Amino acid sequence: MDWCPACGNFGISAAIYKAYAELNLNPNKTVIVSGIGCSGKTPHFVKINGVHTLHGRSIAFATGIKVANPQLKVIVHGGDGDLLGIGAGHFVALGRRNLGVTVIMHDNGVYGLTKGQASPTLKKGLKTKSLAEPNMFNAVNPIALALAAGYTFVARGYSMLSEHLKDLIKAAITHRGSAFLDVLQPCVTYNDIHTAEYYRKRVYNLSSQPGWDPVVREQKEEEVEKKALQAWQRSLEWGDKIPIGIFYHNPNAPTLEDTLNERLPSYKEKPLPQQAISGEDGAPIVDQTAFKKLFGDFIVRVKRV
Ligand SMILES: Cc1ncc(C[n+]2csc(CCOP(=O)(O)OP(=O)(O)O)c2C)c(N)n1
Ligand SMILES: [Mg+2]
Repeated sequence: MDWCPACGNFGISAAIYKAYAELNLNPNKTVIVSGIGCSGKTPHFVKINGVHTLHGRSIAFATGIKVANPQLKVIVHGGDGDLLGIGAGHFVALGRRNLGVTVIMHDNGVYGLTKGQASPTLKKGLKTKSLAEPNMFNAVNPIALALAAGYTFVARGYSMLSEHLKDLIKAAITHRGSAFLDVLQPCVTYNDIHTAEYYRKRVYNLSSQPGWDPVVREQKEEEVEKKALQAWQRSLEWGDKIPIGIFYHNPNAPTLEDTLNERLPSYKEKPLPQQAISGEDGAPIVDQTAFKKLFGDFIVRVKRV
């Protein structure tokens, strides 16, 4: 085991074991994708197909897997450095696509594996015990970034509240579009500010707030805007009180899979990896019509003069 005793990753693992078991996920139809970091070790500890990829590229791998085979459940486990530092472009692209991939971010405020440098979620001016000087950069607000990028499920959990986290993981995985779950996680070795004690005093559950309703029921623009705006307002709260729970959930927005299926009706039922690529004589089969329907947007027509 590569994690320090009392690492928040143990609480996250406990929650994912329960969530995956309760959802009765078929391990052969599920893929966990991770980047590099302490969090990147997660697929090694779960008996499900896993790919431990490159730092910052977990979402790019996951996108390729899901587009190629929409019948798979695809779940990313990444660090806050991995997803919001080097991988921030992919993070935004997944939200724009509304593709059915779940992103679970292990948010410890530091680059744990490389010995505690400030991650993109550590606030400016904070000095963890691993930093020689206070952090020079402003932090990014992961919930607000996910909302702005277009994720249709946006939530936050806490690694020590494993039962609540399990329910959020289940909700994220059963959501049809791009789902983002920010998981607050103490790093006992390098982050002496965001400790279990720190979070215990501050976290509160959004669902315990009278009238809190994050779900978009109709696809009307005003409702989408209203729910996104209230989620964004709550996401600014980070002080004596830190909200956890579901910030925003739009279950019926069209997904990229829906769009691809409109263009090519066999897309969901007979995904590309299940189709023959060559005939009995070994000659390649290229279905020009299907190819053009799926990838026509990438064909650039140049007008010759
Ligand atoms: C392209 C590339 N750049 C940098 C690194 C070095 N590196 C490995 S892990 C890591 C940061 C890990 O932090 P985070 O993603 O927050 O994960 P944690 O360890 O905190 O779970 C870095 C910078 C690398 N492996 N590859
Ligand atoms: Mg980290």
